[in-house]
Amino acid sequence: MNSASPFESPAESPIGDPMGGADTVIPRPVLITTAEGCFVLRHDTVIASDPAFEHAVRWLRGALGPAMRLTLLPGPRGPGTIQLVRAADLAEEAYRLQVTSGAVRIEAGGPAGAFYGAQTLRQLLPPEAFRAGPLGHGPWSVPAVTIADAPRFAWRGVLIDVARRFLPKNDLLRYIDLLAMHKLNVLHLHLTDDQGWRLEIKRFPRLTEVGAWRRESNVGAAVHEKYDGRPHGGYYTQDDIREIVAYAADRFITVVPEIDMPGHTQAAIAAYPELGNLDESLPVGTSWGVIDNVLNVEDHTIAFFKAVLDEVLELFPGDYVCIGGDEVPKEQWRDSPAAKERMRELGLRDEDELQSWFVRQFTEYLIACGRRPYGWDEILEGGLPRGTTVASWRGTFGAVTAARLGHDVVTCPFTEVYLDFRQSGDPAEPVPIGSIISLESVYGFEPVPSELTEEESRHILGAQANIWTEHIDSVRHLDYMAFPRLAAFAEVVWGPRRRDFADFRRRLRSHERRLEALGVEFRPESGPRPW
Ligand code: TNX
Repeated sequence: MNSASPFESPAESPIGDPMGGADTVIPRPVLITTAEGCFVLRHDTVIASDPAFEHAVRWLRGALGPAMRLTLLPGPRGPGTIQLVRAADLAEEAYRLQVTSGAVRIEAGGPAGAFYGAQTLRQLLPPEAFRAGPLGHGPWSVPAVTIADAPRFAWRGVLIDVARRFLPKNDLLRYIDLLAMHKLNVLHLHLTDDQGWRLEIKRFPRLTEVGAWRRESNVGAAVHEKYDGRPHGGYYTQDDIREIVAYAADRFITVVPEIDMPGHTQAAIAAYPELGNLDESLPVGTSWGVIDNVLNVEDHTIAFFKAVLDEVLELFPGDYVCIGGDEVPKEQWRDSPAAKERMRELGLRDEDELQSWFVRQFTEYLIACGRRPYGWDEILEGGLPRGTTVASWRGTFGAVTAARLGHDVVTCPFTEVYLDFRQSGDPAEPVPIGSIISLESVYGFEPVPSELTEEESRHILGAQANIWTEHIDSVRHLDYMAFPRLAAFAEVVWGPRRRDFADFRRRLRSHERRLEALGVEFRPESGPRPW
């Protein structure tokens, strides 16, 4: 900060801009009009709020209070206050934000809208405000502005693969805050896979006693090939999950759990060999890719996973539960007398129909439990019960097929929004996996496939960016892969269809300062950052 001038008490010169400014918000608000002047936020500024918007108020107090030394106590509405007001003409997630020299006024349709208004307000402050502290005493200046804002899509999601690489609880909570900052509202947690089972299930303790830990193997293989050669493990207890779910809910984020079946299950089979097709015990998977070891189709296996889902449903109150369904090699079923018997009994022609039958056991179970099943686009093969939502990852084919059949869809094509893929062709990028998905191409992603009619496209709930972690071995690396592409993605799912990348880049300069202040180790636009 500048040294204090003898003529001007520092307490009287509001601290504003340096690299912030009214029109630097990400995701960009739908309508934004800047004006002259500013609101001065003082240490004793009060908040007058509709009682229904207590979440937003609590969050503002927590985010700004300690670092900026603001008390933000409740007080009567009047000049010089921050006001949160309900507006009957606005949708649940919509808000208007008006900053004048006299007041900050957030009008919102519901608690989520008020929360998003509060998030935008924070971004109007100088990027410094994103530090945990210590910051100056203020007063702080908020530039005058009029904003009207609402999301384009209801599903603004991110998948984090905590199965391949366990993300400790506190790191996950930090990510939830980062998602909230970008007005994202779904966290899809990929909790189980061949290489790890990360969710405590009381009825089957070996799932985490055995399935959460993998040993080193193939030591010596190059890190960017099939194996990483390192032991690894960790899992969330049920108390951890309750905390994560509540923390997310406080920030209007729904956690969608995924129990991937019947493929991507070697960790479960390692814990309970009777779930598999072979008469041998298997280790928790140590190689990446699609693995032949899938679940068997016997009654006890179906019952086992229904019992797993019972505990999942207790922990995750959201509507959607993902049952995976992706990448299921059928070789072991072809060789299995039990699978052949099942097919005979049900009159199924091939193993694809068997997979469809398997998936249906769980989609129907979830529907009977009052939930909405969600799965990767392979679950379309063989037909799906109504009320099932499809995650379309293999191009747009799944999205188009599902929408035409009347299923809701979340689009996440691997060619566009897989944030585990590298960000440029520069050899200095960390572990160069996948094709190049640049910031600009993420920004250009359109969630609604062009083949769909307007009527059909109502089934596109939104999109999600998927962060698989086979090759992301630390939180630093996760930050690097996620940001700033997730900021671009947030604008795709929040903002209007027509977007301007040059304008996004301009605002990104301020946003990078915000991320820096938060300690996010994003990839700079200028090129790879060596660690
Ligand atoms: C495909 S997308 C997978 C994941 C991998 C990912 C790597 C999907 C449903 N399955 O198991 O982690 O590719 O990019």
